Amino acid sequence: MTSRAWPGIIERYREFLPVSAKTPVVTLLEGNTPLVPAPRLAEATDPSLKVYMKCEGFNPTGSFKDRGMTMAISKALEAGSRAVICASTGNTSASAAAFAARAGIAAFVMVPRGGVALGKLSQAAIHGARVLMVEGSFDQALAIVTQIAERYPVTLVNSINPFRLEGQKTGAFEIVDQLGRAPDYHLIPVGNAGNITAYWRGYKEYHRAGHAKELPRMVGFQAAGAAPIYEDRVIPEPRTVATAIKIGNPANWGLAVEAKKDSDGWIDVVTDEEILHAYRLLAREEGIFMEPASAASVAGLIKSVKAGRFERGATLVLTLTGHGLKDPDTALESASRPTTVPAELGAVLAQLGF
Ligand code: AN7
Repeated sequence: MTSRAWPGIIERYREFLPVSAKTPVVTLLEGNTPLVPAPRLAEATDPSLKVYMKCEGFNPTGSFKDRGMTMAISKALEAGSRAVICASTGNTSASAAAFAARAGIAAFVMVPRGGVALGKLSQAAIHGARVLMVEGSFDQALAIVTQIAERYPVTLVNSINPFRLEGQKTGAFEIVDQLGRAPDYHLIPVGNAGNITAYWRGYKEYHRAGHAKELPRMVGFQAAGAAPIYEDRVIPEPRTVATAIKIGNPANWGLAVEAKKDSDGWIDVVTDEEILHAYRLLAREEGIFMEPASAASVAGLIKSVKAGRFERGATLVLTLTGHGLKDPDTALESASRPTTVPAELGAVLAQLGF
């Protein structure tokens, strides 16, 4: 009897992945995330649209990075590596730390000081990674860890590592499996530009294998203060409330531009104000709590609908990349604060307006 339990993305999509019977699979049973309909987002923008959210925050460490990390860590172990290293705006480091712990190897992570959400930092720490806070940007940290991985016996697990994108492309496979087709448009936040590249690859491979008749147009959104691809120049000091995508010189820049061109899509910017508005809308109207970077997809939906970019009745999937609990500070700053009351019925009733 075959088990019906979800086996993780490597076992589920083995035929599409560069693994063999010898690869030691390190998994936290990542993937199989829900594709949730978003009727309120459609109502608030264009009710004729069919909008779905791929909720990647529901992965084991709370972000899409787990899809790439199960591959990167399994392949590192297969190659005999005993340590991994990455630079991160937070989610990659949380995922690397968890999968390295699972594999029983060391993790070294470098994050920009003051630029990482609290939840992500706490994850890297509790999983036992050696965490260095660099007095500089993510881009500077990435340059440093890349040099270290070239010279020392430690495997780089940023998305320059080709196995990361191989794992992440399974997000597209799942969407086709869940929807029964590829969407007309796929909306996604863009930081280091790995995920947009991976999804496009996934859609193309599934299409070629006959699982989908359609190919979506890939639509990426960068934060307005951190938009190197949109502006076509390196941003030396990127700024945005969405710290996950506060990146000025993306590693997969060229590949993301290719994905956009091949798919006849586009890459646009959304302001911090638009991101925070979308962040609250998503939480209050759809009951889905994702981090600010993920809300860039929703902000992008609103902006693109206003600009008349989608035809009536189109099917859209938005990747919501990371869980809202990653960044509790921004949540509290973006909502009304709790009110302190005495432990008396009258005082409570007065506050509630009964
Ligand atoms: C929630 O963790 O780059 O364009 O170091 O955490 O594939 O980089 C995170 C990126 C979007 C952008 N949403 O994806 C890191 C890191 C969330 C993220 C992105 C990230 P890419």
